[in-house]
Formats: sequence, structure tokens, C-alpha cells
Amino acid sequence: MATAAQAYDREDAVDQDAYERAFDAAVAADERIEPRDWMPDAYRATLVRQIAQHAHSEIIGMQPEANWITRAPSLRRKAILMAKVQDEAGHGLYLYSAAETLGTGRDELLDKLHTGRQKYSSIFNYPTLTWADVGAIGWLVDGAAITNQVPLCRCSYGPYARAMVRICKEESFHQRQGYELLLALSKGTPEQHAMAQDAVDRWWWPSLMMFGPPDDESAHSAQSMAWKIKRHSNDELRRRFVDICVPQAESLGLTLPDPDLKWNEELGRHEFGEIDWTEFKNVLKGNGPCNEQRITQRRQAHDEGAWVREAASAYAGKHTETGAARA
Ligand code: BYC
Repeated sequence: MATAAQAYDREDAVDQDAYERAFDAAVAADERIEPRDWMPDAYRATLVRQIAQHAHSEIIGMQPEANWITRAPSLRRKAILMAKVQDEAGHGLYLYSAAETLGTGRDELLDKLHTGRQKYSSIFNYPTLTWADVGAIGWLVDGAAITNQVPLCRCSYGPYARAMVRICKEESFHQRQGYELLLALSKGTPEQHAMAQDAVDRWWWPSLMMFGPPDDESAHSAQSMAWKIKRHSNDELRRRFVDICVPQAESLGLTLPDPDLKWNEELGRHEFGEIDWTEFKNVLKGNGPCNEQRITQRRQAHDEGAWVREAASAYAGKHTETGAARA
């Protein structure tokens, strides 16, 4: 039986209104929109914007942690960190592929990243100063990512939703490795404990900013939620994340750097202090501690990888010619 979104294929649904009605019905019925289904231009543009920003975050996110691969304190830690950084490249790949199903090529998206026309997550503009930062990124940054991304597994656009299933499974492993690393430091020497606490102090607030601006300043949330791209608002997910982190911080023996953090019995959740939105806006404008470094390094990696792309497309061309000759 045809899904509502495919109804436009039917003879009685040839006009624009019918396409739109079929799309709306599919979204309302929680059906998946697939690449060949009709979709409003603005839905397509929003998805490309969000998926591209997400993909860029994954590959830029490799940099702060890769910085510590050569200095990991043991072979075990090095192997784990290498696997994690490699996973992030894979996430970028799934997401660029999902964007391609919407008709936007990877070259175009990478060009927009390299020329500052598309964003990546604010979080990756902060430096990784000590080994404990690798733990704080895993626990807090990947933890925030999971909180934000698990609902994206139910996103209305099929290829994005399916990419998110695998990404979330890998993010769970990343989060646990960060937690385990911080636990080892926290229960270690007083110096190690202090290093873990310092990392949490520096990463806590930027992690809360990952969820985006407050709801009343979120330009895209209302429409994205109506289209079921986003399932929850920025503030809702941020609050959920705080509630998850508080007991975990206690188990770790670490303190979250917010004197206003307290349980509100009436609301059934934690209240927390004011986020520095001026800092967030500054980072988005390109003025964070590492914005310039991240983009310079990205452009350099892209340029240095030109020969790999050329070799891969020459190989693919040869393969196609051979196949054509055989046929
Ligand atoms: N950083 O209307 P809003 C990861 C922008 S990867 C930078 O609320 P929306 C990981 C926003 O794009 C983490 N920009 O937007 C990787 C918009 O600007 P434009 C990335 C931000 O889209 C490796 C404007 O502010 N995760 O976790 O409804 C290792 C207004 O915002 C940020 C994803 O991308 C930010 N933090 O909601 C470890 C998940 N926040 O586009 C971990 C998918 C907002 O109009 N994305 N902006 O110029 C989403 O869920 C949503 O896009 C957001 C923002 C919640 C991020």
C-alpha cells in the first residue's frame, strides 16, 4: 500500500496542493519522508542546514581529541581514543551521505564550511588543555550529543533518522569511555582529581550551550518541531541533560560548577544558573578561543587530501570504464 507521502504518484494528486496535503499527512501520521517523496523546499533547506551543520561538527570535532592521541597515557587509552576519533569521521560520512540524498553534494557543503557560510557546533571552539579534557568531552559533550540526538532517530526524514541510529550507538560508547576515564582520574591521586575537576569546570557551560539558544530565541525550533525534524525544544533537552548529569557527577566525585544548581521538588527537575549567552554568540560569530585554528586546520587537511580524492575518482572512473566495456 502506498504511503501518504507517495500519494502524489497517484493520478488524482497531480497539483501542488495535493502534494502538500500528502506531505502533511505523512508527517502527521509519523511516516518517514524518503528522498524521492515530494517535500516543501523549506523542509529540504532546513534539513540540509541542520544535517550539514551536524556533519561539519563531527569532522571538526575530531580535532580537539586527536590533539591527545600521541600523548595518551597508555596503549589502551590510545587505542580507545583512536577508535573514537575514527568513529567521528564515520559519523561525518553518514551525515554527508544523508545530505546528498537531498540533492546537495559534499563538495558544496565542505566549501560552505571552509568559507564560513555554514556553522559547526560551538563546543569545538574550546581548547583541550589536559588529558582530563578527553574524559570531559566524552562524558559531557558526547552525553549532550546523545541527549540531543536520540530523538533525531525519530526524525521525519528517513535517511537522517537511520543515520542517527548507528551514530547514537557509537556515541553511547564514547560517553561511557569519557565517564570511565574521568572516574579513574577522580579516584586517582589528588593531582589527577584536580585535573578532572578543572576539565569539568571548563566544559560544563559550553556543553549546555550545545543545545542551542533559549527557546524564545530559537529561530528554527517551532517549524522544525512542526515538521518533526526536531522532537523537543532546545531548553527541554538542555534540562533533561542537566537532570542526567547531576547524579553522574555525584558518582564521579566531581562538582558541577554552578552554585545555583538545585533540585526543585515542585517542578520535578533541577534548576540551574544563567548561561552566558554573550559568550555563545561570540563563539558563533567566530570569536571563540579556537575558531580560527579549527578552520585553518580543516582547510589544510582538505587541501592535503586532494590527491586522495583525485586517486579515488580516477579509480572509480577506471572501474566504470571496465564495467562498461564488459557490458
Ligand atoms: N553551535 O534556531 P536554532 C557532536 C545555530 S556533534 C553552533 O535553535 P536549530 C559531536 C543554529 O544553527 C554536535 N551553532 O537552530 C561530534 C542557527 O543558525 P543558522 C552537533 C548553533 O537548528 C564529535 C541558530 O544558531 N549536533 O555532538 O533549530 C564528537 C539558531 O538556533 C548552536 C548537531 O548538530 C551551537 N551549539 O537547533 C563529539 C545535532 N546552536 O543555521 C560530539 C543536530 C544553535 O540559522 N542539530 N546554533 O545559521 C540540532 O539538533 C539543531 O540544529 C540544534 C540547533 C539544536 C543544534
